[in-house]
Amino acid sequence: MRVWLASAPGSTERLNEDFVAASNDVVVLLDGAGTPTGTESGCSHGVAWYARQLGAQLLIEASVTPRRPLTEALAVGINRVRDMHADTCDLTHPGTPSATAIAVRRNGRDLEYLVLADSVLVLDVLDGAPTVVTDDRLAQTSRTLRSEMDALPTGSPEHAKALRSYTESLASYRNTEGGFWVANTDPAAATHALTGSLPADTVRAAALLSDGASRLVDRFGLTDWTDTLKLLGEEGPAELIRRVRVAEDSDPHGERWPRGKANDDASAAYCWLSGIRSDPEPVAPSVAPTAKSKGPFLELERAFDLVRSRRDSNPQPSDP
Ligand SMILES: [Mn+2]
Ligand SMILES: [Zn+2]
Repeated sequence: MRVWLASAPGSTERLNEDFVAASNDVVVLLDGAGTPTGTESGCSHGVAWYARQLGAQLLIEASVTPRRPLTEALAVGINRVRDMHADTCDLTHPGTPSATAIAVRRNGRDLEYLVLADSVLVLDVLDGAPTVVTDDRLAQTSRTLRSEMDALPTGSPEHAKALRSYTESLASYRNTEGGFWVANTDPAAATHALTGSLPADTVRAAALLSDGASRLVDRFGLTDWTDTLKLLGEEGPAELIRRVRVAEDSDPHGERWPRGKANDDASAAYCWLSGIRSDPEPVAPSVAPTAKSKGPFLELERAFDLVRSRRDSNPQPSDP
C-alpha cells in the first residue's frame, strides 16, 4: 500500500485538530470535535491533544494486532486515552474532547474499514462508481439544531454565539441511541461505527477525508467523488486542500455555503492499493509538486532561495 497524506489547520491561530497517519498496512484519520473559543470543556489538554493521542493509539493497535477487529482497536484506544487524563480532567463534562475516526487496514487479501461520525471514506472500486462510506447520524441530528446558526453570517459575533449554543445543544445527543456516535470517553461508541471488508484486489485506491476536505463535494457541491479521486491520484492530497481553501476564501462569511467555520482543519489521505511490482505505475501525485500545488511551501522555498543566493554571493572562507 502506498499512501500520500496532507493536513492543514483552518487557522494559524489554532492547533490542527485533525490527525492523519499511516503505517505499512493501516491508515487512520480523525477529526477532533472543535470546542469553540469560550466554551468550557473540563479537559486541560484540549481537542488537538485528544485527536492525536487517540489516532496514535488506534494506529498502534490496528497495526500491531491485525487479528483484532478495528472496532476493538478503537475501543482499546479510547480506553487508553481516557486513562491518560482521567485523574487530571473532568471527563464527565459534556464538552469533553471527542473525535471522528476512520481506519483502513490492508489485512492479507482483505481491505477492512471503520468509519465513526462524519469523516468520509471514498473507495475507488475497480468496477463501478466510487463507494462512499460516511456516517450521517450527526448530520441528521444537527439539521434542525443548526438552522439559527446557518442563517447568520460566519465570523460575526451573533454567529459565534449561535455556534456555541449549537455545540452545547448537540452534546445531549452525543453517544445516545437516536443521536450520533463519536469517540470520546466511552469505548462502547466503537461498536456503533460503520464497518466493512472487501477483497483488496477489487479496490484501486481509498481516500480518507475529514469534513474540512470533503466539503468541496458534500457541502460546496463544486465537484464529485469521481473527479476527487482523480485529483487525488494525479495531483495529491495537498492540491485538494488548496482547492478547498480557494473555495472557502471566495465565501468568507458563509453566504453561499453556510457553515460553522469559514476555514476548517482539512486532511486527506490517498492510499494506492494495487500491487507494486507488476501493475502499471499508478496515477500517483508527482514527487515534485508543481508551483500551483505547493501552496505555503512555495514561500518557504523562495525564502530558502534568498538565503542561498546571499550565501553564494558572500562565500564563507573555506576550511583550512
Ligand atoms: Mn472538521
Ligand atoms: Zn484532559
